Amino acid sequence: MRTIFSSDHRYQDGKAELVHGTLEPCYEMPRRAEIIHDAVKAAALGPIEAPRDFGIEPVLRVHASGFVEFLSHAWSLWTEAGREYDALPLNWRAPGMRMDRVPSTVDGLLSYYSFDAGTPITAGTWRAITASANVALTGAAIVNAGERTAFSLCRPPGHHAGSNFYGGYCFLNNAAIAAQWLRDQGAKRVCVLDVDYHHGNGTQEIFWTRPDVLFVSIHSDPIAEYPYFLGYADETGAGAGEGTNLNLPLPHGTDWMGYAEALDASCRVIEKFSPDVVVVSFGADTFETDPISQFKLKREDYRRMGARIARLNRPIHVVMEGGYAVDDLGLNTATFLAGIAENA
Ligand code: Q9C
Ligand code: ZN
Repeated sequence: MRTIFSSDHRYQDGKAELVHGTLEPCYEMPRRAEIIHDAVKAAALGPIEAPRDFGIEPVLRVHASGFVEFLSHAWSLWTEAGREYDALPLNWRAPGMRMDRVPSTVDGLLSYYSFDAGTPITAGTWRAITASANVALTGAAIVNAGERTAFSLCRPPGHHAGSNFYGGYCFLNNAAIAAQWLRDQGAKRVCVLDVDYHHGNGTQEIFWTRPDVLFVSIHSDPIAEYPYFLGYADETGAGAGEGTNLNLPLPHGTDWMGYAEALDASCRVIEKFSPDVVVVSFGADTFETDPISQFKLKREDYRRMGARIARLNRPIHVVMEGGYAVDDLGLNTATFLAGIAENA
């Protein structure tokens, strides 16, 4: 399996996120990608390659142009306003407030386009997120050219970012950009299978009315977990996309026994949809010692997870999402990829 990796991920190096009422060091840190890179290399899973530059067009197939424009200029607006620390929002719309007025100041724009205070914009954010999108697109191109598997070692992650908003450590939705690009290259049906611990609210929003993209997500029940306001089982899609969205929320404490059942149910739905390619939003934050998560998967469970997904017998493009037990993140990810490679 080929891995795509860009060292430009290091340009996203936030100082702090708001958690438990205080600013704490960002969980989503550069060492995450480095440790995965090193583990993939040590496991000899295959070559590690740099991404190609696909330009901004594939990003604009998924995200609103005003939003992309904002992300590209946010840091200069921030510094022009005299700020030096990371750019974080201070307030959000409440129900009844307007969405049809885009603020003119940087603080207003941060509030308009974000949905949490855990996702700092820094001097290098734009460089890192465009590299991460290119990593996803390069992996998609490998699968599109006929390879059975590819691993896009994306960082920053993407699945919480929607068509017109960022949050949850995500700015551009790498998996959605890859899925849409595959459609634009001629794939008739694409599935995004999201196995990150958190619901992929951005991906769901992007493909909500789309019959050609099946979104399936296994995640911690939003009744008790971030992102709280999306990810329930009764969300099945709308309009032409009715029936092509599947959420499988699971309770805190879920171990492999509960997880395997949901994964098997997901795979049976995916088999019926018969996608030309499966994009896997992979987060290892389902691990038992993840510092911000409450599932109980163990190292070898990731091999089983990879094996079940490989048995779909479809081209598989793995896109990296979350995972914050950094010391274990490399081996957990490499074990998942090995489970795919052994059964693909
Ligand atoms: N500081 C991914 O796994 N946590 N994102 C909320 C706010 C946000 C996780 C705490 C968790 C986002 C890609
Ligand atoms: Zn996550």
